[in-house]
Amino acid sequence: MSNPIYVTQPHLPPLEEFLPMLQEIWDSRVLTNGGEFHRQFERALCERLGVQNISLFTNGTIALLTALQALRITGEVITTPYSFVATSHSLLWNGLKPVFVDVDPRTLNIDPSKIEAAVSPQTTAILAVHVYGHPCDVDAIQRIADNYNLRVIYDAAHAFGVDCHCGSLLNHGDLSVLSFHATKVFNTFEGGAIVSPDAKTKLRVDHLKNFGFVDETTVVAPGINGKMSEFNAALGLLQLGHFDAAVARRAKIDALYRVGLSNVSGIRCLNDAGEKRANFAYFPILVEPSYRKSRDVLYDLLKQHEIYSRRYFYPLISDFPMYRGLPSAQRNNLPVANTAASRVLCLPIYPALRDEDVNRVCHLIAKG
Ligand code: T4K
Repeated sequence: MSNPIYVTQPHLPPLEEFLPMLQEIWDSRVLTNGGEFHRQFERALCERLGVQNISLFTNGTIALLTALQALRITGEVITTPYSFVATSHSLLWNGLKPVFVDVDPRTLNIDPSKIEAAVSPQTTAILAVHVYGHPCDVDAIQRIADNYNLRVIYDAAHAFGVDCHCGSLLNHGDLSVLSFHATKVFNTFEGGAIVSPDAKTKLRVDHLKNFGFVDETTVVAPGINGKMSEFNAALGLLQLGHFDAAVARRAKIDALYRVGLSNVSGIRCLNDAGEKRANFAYFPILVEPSYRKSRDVLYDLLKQHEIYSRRYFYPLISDFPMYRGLPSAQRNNLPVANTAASRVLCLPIYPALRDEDVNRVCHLIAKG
């Protein structure tokens, strides 16, 4: 029997490379509140990601909550139902009303052509997600935001290292939010970040993640504790050096799947964005009605073989109890998202996955 295969497995650097960094933390006794590793990791990330200002966080969810606070978002926020639930939860935690808009069938990102109809006098922002690391139509979204004077926040939890037509994808919108969770393409065990367009905005974000303190005795906002520790920052710094190799291996796996599944009728591989742009964070397939089994039956079949694929994102956020009463959550408002939620399966993809594992997954899917 082969080992169980999960949808992902965290990529880790060799432990011996981390030990000297841990020793430094032990020796310095600086564990958090913006130590040397924190400073170094911020600088290194800016360089690697091609952005000017980055603020490190304990996780992506606290970063999302803080991003909304930083821009003083109020009222209604247009967002996608096709994401991890943290996206919309960040709105509810800020007392904001999510207004769901359907997604584009090609990318499964929010469909810009449907946004305008959802704008009301209470709308102040758009919270979009680069799902699976595939870029949103950032130009179309920005045009709408400019027309209606809305702020744009990108949940870029899946989009670490992704470039678009004009450099880093993270430079679009008013703020972008990253996650460095263990399951992500780049991880610091737990972690996250906000990318700000200018130093002034970064300063506000930095104050907000430190309880609102600007100095020892002055508090300027009702902030939170969102600070990344030295442990996570040191790990991140080390992980950066291994990121390119990890993505290269992911790209090979992605290519293997595409070949292995190319002749399977009823299975469509999503997001063929090409090697230049993607980070190969996920491998979503669409199980079409012409496949001989339903998505859920295929999910169970793989599970019987100890292959734990995931139905990201099922159920849709709009179907969870705290959202389903909203007028915009009704299924007839979100036909594409509902179809996707019932048909998408994310197959295992991570650097340590072996070619023979990928071939086995393809074989099982082809056999049905
Ligand atoms: N926005 C978006 C669009 C997001 O996708 C997320 C997080 C966020 C915001 C929030 O960012 P964070 O606050 O998390 O930084 C996972 C993650 O917990 C979550 O971070 C992620 N999205 C979401 C898409 O997936 P689960 O419930 O699927 O994780 P779990 O524990 O079932 O892990 C999946 C598989 O990964 C396991 O079967 C085995 C493997 N695994 C997992 C962990 C945690 C390991 O091998 N080692 C590990 O330590 O939510």
